[in-house]
Amino acid sequence: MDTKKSFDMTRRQFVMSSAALLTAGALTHDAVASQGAAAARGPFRVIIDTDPGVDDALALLLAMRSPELKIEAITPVAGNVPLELTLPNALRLVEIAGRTDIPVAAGARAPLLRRLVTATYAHGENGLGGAVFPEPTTKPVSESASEYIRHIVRKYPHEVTLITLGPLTNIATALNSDPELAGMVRGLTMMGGSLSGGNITPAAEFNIYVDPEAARIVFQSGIPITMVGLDVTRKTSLTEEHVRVLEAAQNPASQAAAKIGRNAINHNRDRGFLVGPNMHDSLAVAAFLDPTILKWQDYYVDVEVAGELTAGETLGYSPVAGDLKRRPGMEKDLAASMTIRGSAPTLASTKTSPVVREKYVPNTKVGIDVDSSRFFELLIGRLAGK
Ligand SMILES: [Ca+2]
Repeated sequence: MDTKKSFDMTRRQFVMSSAALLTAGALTHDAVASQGAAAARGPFRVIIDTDPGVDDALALLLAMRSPELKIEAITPVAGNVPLELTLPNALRLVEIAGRTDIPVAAGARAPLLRRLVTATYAHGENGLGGAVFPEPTTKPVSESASEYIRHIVRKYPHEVTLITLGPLTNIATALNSDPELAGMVRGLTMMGGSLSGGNITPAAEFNIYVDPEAARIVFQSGIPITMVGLDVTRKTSLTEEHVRVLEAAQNPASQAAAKIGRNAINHNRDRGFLVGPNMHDSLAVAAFLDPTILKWQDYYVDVEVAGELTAGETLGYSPVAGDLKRRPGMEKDLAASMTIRGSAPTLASTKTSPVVREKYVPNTKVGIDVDSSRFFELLIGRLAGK
């Protein structure tokens, strides 16, 4: 698949799904003009892959209360807590939101090649920050998550966007099972990665750290990717005030979100953090609903899978960012000649640094800044709304 072509497609899709101006500098005048024609938005077919998870819970409730989304499936995966908990948590949330019409398909119990590392330190032993809800009575569908993802994408080619809120094991498994599948996916919006340091190690963000091999398969798949990483999700701290608004609203989703949010705030405080828990996953859903909440920049992103200290790090290459930045007008020439290079050769191996890509071709739109107050207006407004 031609990655350049597919990435251009992403840009158009972005514009089509956006109600107002994107702030990214890369947007062309034609693209901006075409937005007016895209006033009728959605519904967009999405599959939400998730490991609930405190912030997953609020993200799922937000998604299930957003009329722009036609949620074709929710596919839990092992991550924050094991699948034995992420699956029932997903079913609980579907029931709380009154959306048992949405199929839930059980996903992978473990990463592709590694032992599972969980994050109960952040999400509590039950994955919902210790907030307790009744056992779900709804059952998952008989197909596995990867089978179901394949089934839905093939049923609606070029229509389905994958919104991923956990490790990418289910998605990579689906892509591995069907070489044509990546070319049939409309796009993938992920919470994951970081171009500015990690949260589980100094290098790696948790979702990518848990299954870096799966993440690499996804980044190299040719699917147009939108990355909502720690660079922006660090700026989405839930506050007491947000929780009070949720508590005051009298709908089941809002009440559940308030209960989970309050437990998570208390848990964070007990652990000595100065700020509330970040709403990482909700920001990814919000970024799909309204891309204008964030600023975007095009990068070639790859994943470190070999590093002893850095496995799961996401590396972003751009001719217009960081130390590679050139004066305006030169970016285009530079992009054409920019090779993506691996580490320097060892004495025992090749004589030159391995070239990962001959020239710079972006594969990911990375969120580089966020309007946090607009994000919380959307999140809290939708959860608290009637
Ligand atoms: Ca998650």
